[in-house]
Amino acid sequence: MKILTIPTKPFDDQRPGTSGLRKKVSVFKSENYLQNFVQSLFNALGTENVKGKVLAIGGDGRYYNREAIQIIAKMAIAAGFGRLMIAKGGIISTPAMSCVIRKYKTFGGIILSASHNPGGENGDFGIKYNNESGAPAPLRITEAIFAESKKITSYNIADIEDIDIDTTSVFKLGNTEIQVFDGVDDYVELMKELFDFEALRALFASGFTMRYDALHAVTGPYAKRIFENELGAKEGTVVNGTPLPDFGGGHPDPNLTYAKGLVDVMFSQNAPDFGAASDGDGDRNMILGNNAYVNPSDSLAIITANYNCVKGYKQGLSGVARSMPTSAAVDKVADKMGLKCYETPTGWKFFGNLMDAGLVTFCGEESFGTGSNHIREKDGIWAILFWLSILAARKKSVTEVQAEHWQTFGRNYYSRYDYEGVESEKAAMLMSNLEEKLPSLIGKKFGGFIVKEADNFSYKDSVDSSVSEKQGIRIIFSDTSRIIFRLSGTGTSGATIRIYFEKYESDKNKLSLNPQEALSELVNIACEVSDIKAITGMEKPSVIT
Ligand code: VG1
Ligand code: CO
Repeated sequence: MKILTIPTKPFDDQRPGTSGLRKKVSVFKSENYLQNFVQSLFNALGTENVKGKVLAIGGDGRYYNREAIQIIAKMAIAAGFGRLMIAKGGIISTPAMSCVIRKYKTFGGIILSASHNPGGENGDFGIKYNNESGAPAPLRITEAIFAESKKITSYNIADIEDIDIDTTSVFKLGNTEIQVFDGVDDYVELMKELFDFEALRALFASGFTMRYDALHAVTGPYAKRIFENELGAKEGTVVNGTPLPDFGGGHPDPNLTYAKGLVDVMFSQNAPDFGAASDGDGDRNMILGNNAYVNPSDSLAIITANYNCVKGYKQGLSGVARSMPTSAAVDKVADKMGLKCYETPTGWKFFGNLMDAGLVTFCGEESFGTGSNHIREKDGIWAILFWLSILAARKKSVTEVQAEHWQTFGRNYYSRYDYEGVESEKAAMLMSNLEEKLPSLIGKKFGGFIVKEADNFSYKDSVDSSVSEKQGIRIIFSDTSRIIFRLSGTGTSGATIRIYFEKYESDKNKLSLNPQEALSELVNIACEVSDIKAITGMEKPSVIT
């Protein structure tokens, strides 16, 4: 087999963000762009180190997935990997990839996805490396990739025909064994270990109804297999279940704005008992009931409080974690249960160390991400199975479970405002203006709210002591209400400013307000201190969740 060494020049924009490297498809398709990044990854991992190792490869099926897999596989062969595990058809969800890496103890895995970002020829593409624990590469590695990408001069690629990735099989190419495997099987097996499928079958057999919207993204095949085939939900429970390269033109983000089709059904007269959706790569989840919506921060808290409804966790929890902007609803539960609750920066990679060290069992983010130590990624279908298990065990509706939770723990009113497509300079200016102002805000009164603390969140990892600075501006009030500002690290054009609002309410008569009303004063304070309308020229956020 001939290995070609192709000369190349560095790009200067290959620093992985919150969740890998994300760019427009056109950027990824430009000459040597993907190749440079992949070679930089292999260089960062150590060219001697990767020889003979096992690498898993797959993606969420978006446009350019199949071409990218061919390029990466040929480069991995050239790099001397001993075995490549390639998901059949190139299709595997992010949680399933994390499961496969752990189960087969691979050296690592490459996931091709831009998650909830739109796909198609004019959409986004992405690449992410996960390490041997199945977690997204830590900053130490992503920074090393970035450093390599700035000095790359050539890359290596095997000069071979395209590999057949559509039939499960094992064969050899040069010194590398290629194993094309089914991306769904191992994941389904893992779910069977954690959840009582018998009990869930009984739930559906009793007439329980569900609608699952795969948004034409990767989870369709998983959902059909699990909900319809294994658990006996009636055919048609899974909608938009065929992964399409452009996600049917939609935005595969399971929230109230982008999963509107599902939301409309769930808030109609004939709504099923339960509704759920996942994102492009299957790691996010949205939980809905008959005319009910569970915000992701509450979902994490409710899952924690109901851990003993699921067989895989009956032995107890070691601790929980949430990202800093996520509401403190889970903190309340952890307090009561005597569990430690960790607060990390945004992005799943920060949970990995805590899980590897056995410090946490559940973790979650406000951005529709929930998961556990069964893998090292957030897991959409897992969260949905968890909710089904709660409903099956407690024989209550989503509305009832949620209302009882608030009665017990109080309610953390919560909302996130996204200002998308802001010019990068303006967004940076807003953040730096705000940061300068922080010391002067402390002690300041805004109506009934008094600022108690104001800082830019810095996190020290309790396992490896690494420090991550400037992870979001926090304005914390004396009643524990919070306003948080941060810039998105997953966008591909311009900047997205995210503002997060939280207010805790323990008065049992004030638990069913509209969150936007409950938070309106905080929204006004945020606009005042940040001057966001004047700086961005935007009257309103583009998305409210
Ligand atoms: C967003 C979310 C964050 C999540 C990340 C990756 O990041 O806010 O909570 O971990 O996406 O999710 P940012 O930097 O844009 O706020 V996914 O589903 O893309 O893997
Ligand atoms: Co995702």
